[in-house]
Amino acid sequence: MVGKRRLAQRLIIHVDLDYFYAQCEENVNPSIRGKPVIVCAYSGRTSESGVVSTSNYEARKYDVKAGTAIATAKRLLASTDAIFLPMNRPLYDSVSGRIMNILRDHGDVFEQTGVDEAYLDVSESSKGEYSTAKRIGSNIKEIILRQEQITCSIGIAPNKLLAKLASDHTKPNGLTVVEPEQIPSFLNGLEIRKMPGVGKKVEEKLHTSKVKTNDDLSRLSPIALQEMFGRKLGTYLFLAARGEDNEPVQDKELPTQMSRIGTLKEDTRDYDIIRPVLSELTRSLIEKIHDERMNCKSVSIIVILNNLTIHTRSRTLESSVKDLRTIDDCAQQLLREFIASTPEAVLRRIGVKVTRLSKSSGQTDIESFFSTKVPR
Ligand code: DCP
Ligand code: CA
Ligand code: CA
Repeated sequence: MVGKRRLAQRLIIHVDLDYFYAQCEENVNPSIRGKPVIVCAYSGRTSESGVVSTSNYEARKYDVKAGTAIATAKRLLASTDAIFLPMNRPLYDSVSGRIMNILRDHGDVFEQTGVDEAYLDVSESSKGEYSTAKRIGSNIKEIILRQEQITCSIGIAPNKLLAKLASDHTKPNGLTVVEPEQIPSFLNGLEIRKMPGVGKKVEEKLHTSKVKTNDDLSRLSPIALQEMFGRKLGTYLFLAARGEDNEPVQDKELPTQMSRIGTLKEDTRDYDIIRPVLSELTRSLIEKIHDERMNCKSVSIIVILNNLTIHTRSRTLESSVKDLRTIDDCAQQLLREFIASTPEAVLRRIGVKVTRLSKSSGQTDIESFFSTKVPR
């Protein structure tokens, strides 16, 4: 009987990389290890304005964490030899990309939910056995540590909600398993703000109703919760308080193309007028590609003439890229060729499109390691 029930149950692993940006920085420069390391999102207004993006656990001992004002962090850490660093997104993206590729291979289904976290459905590969899922989890930790020198925290549970709470339970470098019979004791006393989906606003609203822990939450009726938060969030909170969640682990389908299109201020065939418009569209498109952590292998321009006919010109690149220079050069060349080959054409709108997209493998050229932003 027990065996049968176990086969039907889901087994989900949640992986969350420890103090991720700061850990990447420690690996690039091991001499900073052991010191408080603070990765800063500088706003650029003054040399100290901005907030902490993340910090390592040494810095957290001084209460310096994500969201702390940089000036405050400097004050709290004044007595230490703390290392303050600017964000280096290309570095974190490339480490993340390689780790996600490792994780993808370890689940029946894989879903990345952030730069440093993912869910794996291992129901089949573990045959519903927690001991097997735990071995898969340990194995993942070992491989990520060996290949990338990055520690992570892992949660294993019958659903995504509990797996996420479990990975958060023991950090850093933890591995927490919540089997079905452990759910009530695991949730017992859990602070309400730890519950995924409970942001500042929801927390405040619950606090005014004297709800501080998960136990308090589980005493509210579904009707009361729906009255407070609406049908969707109310129902979610009612089920979450009981550790119930049926969300499937889903491999999100990747977009196959991305484009940007704009209208020219005047109808024209003057390259010098069209060129900056196309460049700006390309720049915006590249930002999107970076955000999605994609590469593209083919670039097209879309041209809409004043007679409203639509024309496209495409070129395949030698390799998959995501850098502005290559893609912009290619688009500009296509534009020059189009104008030269169609003497009658007067352009009304211009667009740029990238296709043959792939997820960046994480291999990044040395230049992009040092440019944290797409140049304008
Ligand atoms: N991040 C950020 N700003 C925030 C929160 C996070 O820029 N307010 C970035 C930096 C983090 C990364 O996202 O390294 C992952 O966020 P996590 O919340 O998982 O935090 P960490 O990985 O830094 O620490 P932990 O060990 O607590 O997971
Ligand atoms: Ca993390
Ligand atoms: Ca995370």
